[in-house]
Amino acid sequence: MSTKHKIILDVDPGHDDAMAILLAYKSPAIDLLAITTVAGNQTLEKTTLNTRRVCTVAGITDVPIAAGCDRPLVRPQTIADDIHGESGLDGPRFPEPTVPLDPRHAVDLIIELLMKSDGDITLVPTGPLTNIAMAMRQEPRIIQKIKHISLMGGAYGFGNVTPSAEFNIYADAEAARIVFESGVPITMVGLDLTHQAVATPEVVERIRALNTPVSEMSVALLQFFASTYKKRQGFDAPPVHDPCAVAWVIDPAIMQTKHVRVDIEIHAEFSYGRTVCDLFGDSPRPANALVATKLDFGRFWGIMLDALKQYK
Ligand code: PIR
Ligand code: CA
Repeated sequence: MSTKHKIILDVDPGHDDAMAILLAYKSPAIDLLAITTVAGNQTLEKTTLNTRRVCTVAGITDVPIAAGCDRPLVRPQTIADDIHGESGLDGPRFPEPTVPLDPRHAVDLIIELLMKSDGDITLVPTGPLTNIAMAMRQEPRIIQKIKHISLMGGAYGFGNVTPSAEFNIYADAEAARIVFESGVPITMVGLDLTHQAVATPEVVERIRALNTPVSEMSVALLQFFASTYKKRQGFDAPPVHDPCAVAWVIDPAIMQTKHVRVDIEIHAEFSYGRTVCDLFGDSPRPANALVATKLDFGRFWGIMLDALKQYK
């Protein structure tokens, strides 16, 4: 008997967050319990509106959407409008969103779902870790209840906001530290992995050929993402980060990982927000994360396309 993986998706859409939502909702291996939003790529107001926009186009009407924290725990807010635009989701033209916002705070909803669960829920954060850290502080008993956290964030190589740091960790490194020190098993799907998940012109054409409202929205998202990634980082095709964290839950064999110690730097002058990954076993501290290294590109886009095909 194969039961679906129950997940809560915590997002800051964000072009790749939008693709993560589309993958999670239609993957046959996943039971999407809730979508929670956080300030990150843009303000909370914008990331929440964007989530409702995507869900409206995709017909996702049976999953609660709850808004969470509107700023980092300690550090000042930073956004990624250079990559995701003024709206946080520039590119497509969206109709007025019709799916409602759940009245609960995301942190309360995360706690509620975990506390009434049998310990079988995986959290999939694809933005800054503010909501997850807040939930752990507000109700520490959830820590035992979380089955796993598969997150997009960090890098053992170069960062993308500073030479040392990846955006999601940098945007709230104190929150990331709480999460990485919580003892919950973590899969860290960082830039080292997600930079392999590029939406090549061939991939975009396969999506376009589906010829549905969702494929049209996806192509517009990927085209905008391609243009800013070209401008800002010189990429020939944009890396679609966030669905990779969902893909690990669907099929862990889709990527290679190393079980190592990861510590979050919060005191540094030049490396604030760095995920310090002990790939060579130098640290006496116990391993706390599976760090993703190598992606099976063909299988990744295979499961993405399979999910996108389900939208009519
Ligand atoms: C992507 C992001 C932020 C900044 C840049 N330059 C690129 C967003 C993506 O949504 C993803 O979750 C993560 N943060 C990648 O750093
Ligand atoms: Ca994101």
